[in-house]
Amino acid sequence: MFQIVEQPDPARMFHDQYAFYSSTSRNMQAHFEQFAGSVMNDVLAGLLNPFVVELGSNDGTMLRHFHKRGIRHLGVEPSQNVADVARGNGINTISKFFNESLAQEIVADNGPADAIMAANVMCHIPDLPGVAAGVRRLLKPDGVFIFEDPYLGDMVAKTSYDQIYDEHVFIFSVNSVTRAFAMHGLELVDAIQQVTHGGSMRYVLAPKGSRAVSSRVAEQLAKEREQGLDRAETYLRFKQNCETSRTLLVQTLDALSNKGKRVAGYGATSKSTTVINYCGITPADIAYISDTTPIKQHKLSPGAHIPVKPYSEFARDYPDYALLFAWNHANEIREKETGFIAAGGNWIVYVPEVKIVP
Ligand code: JHZ
Repeated sequence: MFQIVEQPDPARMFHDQYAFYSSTSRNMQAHFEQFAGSVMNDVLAGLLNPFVVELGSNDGTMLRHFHKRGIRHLGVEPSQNVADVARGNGINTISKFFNESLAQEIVADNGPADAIMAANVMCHIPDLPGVAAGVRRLLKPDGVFIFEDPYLGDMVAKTSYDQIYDEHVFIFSVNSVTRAFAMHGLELVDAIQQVTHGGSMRYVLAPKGSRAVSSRVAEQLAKEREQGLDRAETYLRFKQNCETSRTLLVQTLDALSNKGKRVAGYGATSKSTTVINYCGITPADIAYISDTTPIKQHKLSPGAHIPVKPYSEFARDYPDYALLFAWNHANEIREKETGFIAAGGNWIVYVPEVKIVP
């Protein structure tokens, strides 16, 4: 299991000022529509009055598709402000942390769930055994638990060390998920790679013996052994790759600064906090970070105190270079930013390697 050692109290991270809204990326909205569609077609089809639960349902970006179809649903979202957006759109949401006792309450009120979903949530919860026990309690004997998170194999292969930050307690692999959930009677029956968030894995779990196990599980486990995810030397090499990436990024920013170029950050992502602090980037290197999320604007980046400004600032007066902190949304952003390129702007990217691209 790849996990952070110092784990902040969840109540200090998920509260009424939570800064990330799932709906901020158009591609992610489309991804969650497909996710919801696959649950409806592959799991719920033919069931009488099914019931689905989403853990960490944020602003309801996924659940609204179930709501639209009149499917019984419940979101569990401890961050009040994002949950309020979902509730405002008619999506049933409770603002509590999920555990076994909440699972019991949900069953008492609604009956057990046919499907439990979580996207970019399971890796945020330090009490993995508590959540696994809750899932087991809430799920019907023939139900499925489907979750996806950034994938360890991608992080190691791409040196995307910025996936490591306070909220990401775990970076899962097929191997670690298989073992962690087996202790709670849940079997990994499928593992499907996703392109989202720079490379993710969707895990499908079911009560042991209730469903056929896809051949993909064994294939992914074999790939992980080949990649050396179960060997310490892989992580020593990962550490060296992180250090090389840092050196190259710092050199790139120094060279641009020496030439008097104006550089701005693009996307005040959680990931950027790791990059900025690990590389020692300061407001002298990056004048500001542009972000479309109102709650982030007019604040300072954690640690380095780089101002976060509304996107209008970026569009009003393009910088010479933009450091793409939201690199996982590169396709969507590059499609949108033709004006920046036409004005002579260039992107600085650092995953999978540091380079400047027009
Ligand atoms: P994005 C967050 O991580 C936090 P972050 C969390 N821990 C997690 O796991 C993932 O999400 C799922 C902005 N933006 O998706 C919006 C623009 O300004 O990379 C966001 O602030 N313009 C729950 O923060 C940020 O960038 C744009 O065109 O690393 C993107 O954040 C687009 C597309 C985004 O996740």
